[in-house]
Amino acid sequence: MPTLIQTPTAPGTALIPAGELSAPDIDPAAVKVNAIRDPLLQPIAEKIMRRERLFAEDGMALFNTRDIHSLGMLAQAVRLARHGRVAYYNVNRHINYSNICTLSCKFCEFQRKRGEAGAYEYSAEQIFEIADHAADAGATELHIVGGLHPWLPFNWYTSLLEHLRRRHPQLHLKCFTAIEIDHFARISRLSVREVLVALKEAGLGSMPGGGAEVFDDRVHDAVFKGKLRSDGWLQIHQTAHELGIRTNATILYGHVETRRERIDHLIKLRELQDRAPGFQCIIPLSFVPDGSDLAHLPGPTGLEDIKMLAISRLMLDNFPHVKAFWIMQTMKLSQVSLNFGVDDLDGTVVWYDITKREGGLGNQRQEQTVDNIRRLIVEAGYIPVERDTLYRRIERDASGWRVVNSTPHDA
Ligand code: V47
Repeated sequence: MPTLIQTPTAPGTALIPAGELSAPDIDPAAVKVNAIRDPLLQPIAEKIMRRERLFAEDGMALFNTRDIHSLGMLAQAVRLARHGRVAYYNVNRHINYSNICTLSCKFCEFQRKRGEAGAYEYSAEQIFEIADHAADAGATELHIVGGLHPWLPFNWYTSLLEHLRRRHPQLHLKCFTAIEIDHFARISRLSVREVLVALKEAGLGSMPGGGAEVFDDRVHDAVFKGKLRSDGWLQIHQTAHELGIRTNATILYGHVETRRERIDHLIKLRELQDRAPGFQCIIPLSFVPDGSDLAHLPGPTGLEDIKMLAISRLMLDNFPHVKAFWIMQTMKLSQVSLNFGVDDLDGTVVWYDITKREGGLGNQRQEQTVDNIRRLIVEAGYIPVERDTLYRRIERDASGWRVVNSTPHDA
């Protein structure tokens, strides 16, 4: 039996340790300025060495460079300064409780209308059963998100969390994107703050980073019109941080947005983290065109994926973690990305309904074993460290798992 009872951040405790909110000291040996072939990257390297913040123009120079090795070296220097040779992973279970959604985002293959072929919703009992399996399999986290369901009332969600918490107090409940929170506020006629307080009381441990897409009105109107706009997404995450709820952030790249729009998105996240810290990680999500209304688009290349991950590390100097979500970047590229700024791989996953990159649609079982994740991390030259949702180290033995209170760098 697991021995940990989930301990939420105590009121008044800094959500993110102060040391993780500013650019780290870089080991001068990690940046070989003379080896940089693209002259436009040299002043950027010097800025990084001086722990200065990068501007949008710097981000564009990093995107436009053909000197991928130097970009990698810079992202890697920052990653090593923050995390040494540690690479995190977690044992989790994603649950996409329903694909019925009132929105019609063009990038989304997942959403269905009520009664449409392929529409589904899990009952609370089915979710409890999945949670039981996840707990038995040693998961530390349930990641629960779905579409904007047209008729489930708000108390269905609070009661779901209450039951899950009672049944599995050790499982961290990372649930509901800002888009769902906004939807809950509308259907319950409560404020966003009241919704978040109610969810937190019911058992919400933290919020995932989904639904951010690209913070730009042009892109919004072209691809996900009708969805919450960027100011709403940012405001909900700010409110969550003010309430002591840690969150993650995403960017969905590689469809109709420009590189400049991606950089502006990262800068908006960085500004919010300055104002109201609480983001743990950025998860750049590589667009999967298959089956969506944008299936004619090619999607990002491997090179673009690597650049996006490395540039996220460099632009987001106040974010502790950069996560590669292998479902979208593939496990092969996620492994390589450990040398391009990434310090975290999500996760064992098990089942994921929103996208599937390889093997077509239908069976959405998408699982990595812990052995495989650790093998890939070790092969890349890093020390695998299992973390919980709040990035605390996990230790396991025959009796279960528990949080260890040493810093991960001691691994
Ligand atoms: O919000 C939808 C994106 C997100 C597609 O917080 C697509 O730890 C690519 O947010 N191609 C959900 N992406 C996933 C997500 C996430 C994943 C892992 C960890 C965390 C975390 C968050 O997936 C959606 C949307 O932005 N998405 N369709 C697609 N075709």
